[in-house]
Amino acid sequence: RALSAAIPTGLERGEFYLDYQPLTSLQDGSLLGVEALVRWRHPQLGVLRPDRFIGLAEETGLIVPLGGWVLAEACREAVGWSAATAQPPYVSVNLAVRQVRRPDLVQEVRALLRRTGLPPDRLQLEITESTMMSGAEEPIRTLRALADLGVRIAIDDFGTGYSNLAYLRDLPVTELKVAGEFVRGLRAPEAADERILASLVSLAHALNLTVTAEGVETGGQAERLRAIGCDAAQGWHFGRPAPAVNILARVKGGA
Ligand code: G
Ligand code: G
Ligand code: MN
Ligand code: NA
Repeated sequence: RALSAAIPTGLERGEFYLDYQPLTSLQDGSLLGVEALVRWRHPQLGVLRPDRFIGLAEETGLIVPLGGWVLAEACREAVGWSAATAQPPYVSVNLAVRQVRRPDLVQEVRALLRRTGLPPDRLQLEITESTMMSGAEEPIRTLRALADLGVRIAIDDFGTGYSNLAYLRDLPVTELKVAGEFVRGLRAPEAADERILASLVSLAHALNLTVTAEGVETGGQAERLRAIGCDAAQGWHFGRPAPAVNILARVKGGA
């Protein structure tokens, strides 16, 4: 039986859960936000990572109920972090192109913020370049409406798709998440990847956007990124995806 067919029952039975990965300031080491990453505790197959089922969910349209659950669960958990730290982290949620294409996404997010009481700037939505490049006017209108609610909009995996820089001009984007691919090349100073990253940071800052580098695995990479002026980092050097309580405990312990 196809794995995708088990997604609706998995949702009903509470088999999905979220891990969170820290988004850390390169300026002062503070926890700015966390990215929500969905996992499936499958009764026969064990814990499945999203690369096993997100693609299937997108193909079948099941990403709409699954992505809706992720959004609601992330907001529900994030509200509880307000008391935990003086500067509670925002929660960053990945959106698939099919979710952004739905006209009622804006209404769904608005209702969710109202129901949970999460301040809009504590929610970030991550979309990929291909979502922007899907041609239609609709995602653009949707993203404008979402930004009008006050939520943050990040471009995920920036630099690996077809970057049409016009959307940076025309859209209410607040952050670029630069793909780990460029960070991996940060070995020697003045390597091509370092010059690309430095240029992306200049471009982003000129447009009033912040930059988070993904896939930061070493202290050396973090130091190069800080020197370049990159705002924030995500990766194993700063923390692996983990339950929210673990990440918040570390913040409190280290504060
Ligand atoms: O958790 P992991 O590090 O394996 O994430 C793998 C990929 O799955 C990432 O590219 C991430 O963007 C994607 N992903 C994780 N959670 C979600 C989700 O809730 N919705 C969507 N659309 N993609 C997700
Ligand atoms: O949405 P996105 O594709 O950016 O999701 C992040 C993915 O990258 C997840 O699958 C996560 O487990 C993975 N990841 C996070 N940090 C690192 C890292 O430092 N190195 C590598 N190789 N992968 C990472
Ligand atoms: Mn992401
Ligand atoms: Na990414």
